[in-house]
Amino acid sequence: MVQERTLPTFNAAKVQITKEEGLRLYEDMVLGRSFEDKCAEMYYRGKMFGFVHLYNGQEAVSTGIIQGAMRPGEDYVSSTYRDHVHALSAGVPAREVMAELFGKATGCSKGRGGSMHMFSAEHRLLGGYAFVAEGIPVAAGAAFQSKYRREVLGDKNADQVTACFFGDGAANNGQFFETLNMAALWKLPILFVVENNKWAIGMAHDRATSDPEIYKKASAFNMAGVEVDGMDVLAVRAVAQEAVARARAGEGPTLIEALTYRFRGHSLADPDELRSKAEKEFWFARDPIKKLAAYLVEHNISTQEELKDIDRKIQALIEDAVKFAESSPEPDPSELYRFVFAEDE
Ligand SMILES: Cc1ncc(C[n+]2csc(CCOP(=O)(O)OP(=O)(O)O)c2C)c(N)n1
Ligand SMILES: [Mg+2]
Repeated sequence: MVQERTLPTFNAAKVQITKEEGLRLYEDMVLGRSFEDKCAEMYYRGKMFGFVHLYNGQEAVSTGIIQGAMRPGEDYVSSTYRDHVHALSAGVPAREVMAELFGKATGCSKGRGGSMHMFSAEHRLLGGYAFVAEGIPVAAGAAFQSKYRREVLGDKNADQVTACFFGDGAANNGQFFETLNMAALWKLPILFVVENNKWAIGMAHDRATSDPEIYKKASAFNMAGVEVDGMDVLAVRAVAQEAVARARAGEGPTLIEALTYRFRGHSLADPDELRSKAEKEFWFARDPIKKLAAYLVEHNISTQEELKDIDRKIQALIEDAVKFAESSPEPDPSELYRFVFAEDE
């Protein structure tokens, strides 16, 4: 096993969190994990087709950024092909995400997108994107329009921030560098969130990049760059809150590198034979959901029973989402070309 990069330390003693918020973060992570486990089951039962990329292990990133520091449904989120959990954190109902995976007309992309193309204008989810790094310039466009509406058109309510999620592999793509340059130049209200899970399919990050510490690349653009333990939702929340405050104050973007790990193969078609047992065990021991649960109980913020109640509530919600997806209609073939272009309301 290659020596693991030291995870940045975080002083949890300084965290101030209400019971309500602690439980909300826990619930969002459990929702993400349970949803993905159910996807795996449904995929192997032949209910969904094509490539399906699960987010297990990385929940603290989506939850810490979107639920911990943003205004879900008002601020913008752009994702990748690993997008189900970003959609859930942004507030897209589990029913609509599951129905999209089943290719049903009730899905958030009307059954036209599937796993890699979650989209919801209502929830300001700018999309999942199948091409690596494709969402990065799109997110910059969303951030630009917020700034333009606020500063040029004088719309005081246009203070939205955009979170742009992508992987370590994407950070070697040209669109990353071009977009960071423009975002810093124009001081756009955006968080570039690299989910460094050490692998781009079977390519180890350390073998593919000149400097594995991605957050340092921000300094080339005179941009703030921070690394964070991406298995610790409270640490992610803390760096995200600072970055969001900077963005809303008009002080520009932040590059956040979250050190994390996917607990499953690249996609459900990947036998996951390349990563070593020792490496997997190192990261499994840092399960972000167990970590938050232990924190909440140890600090008397919640009881085990309350956490179990949430687990049960989420199980019921996932079962309901599957029933909804199963009983929903297929898109009508006569509507094959519908939604290719936007329609007037
Ligand atoms: C432009 C482009 N090149 C190659 C691919 C094939 N591909 C799909 S996922 C992937 C790995 C990307 O890894 P990373 O950005 O680290 O994200 P992760 O899957 O680890 O979340 C590659 C190379 C693609 N989808 N798009
Ligand atoms: Mg990766």
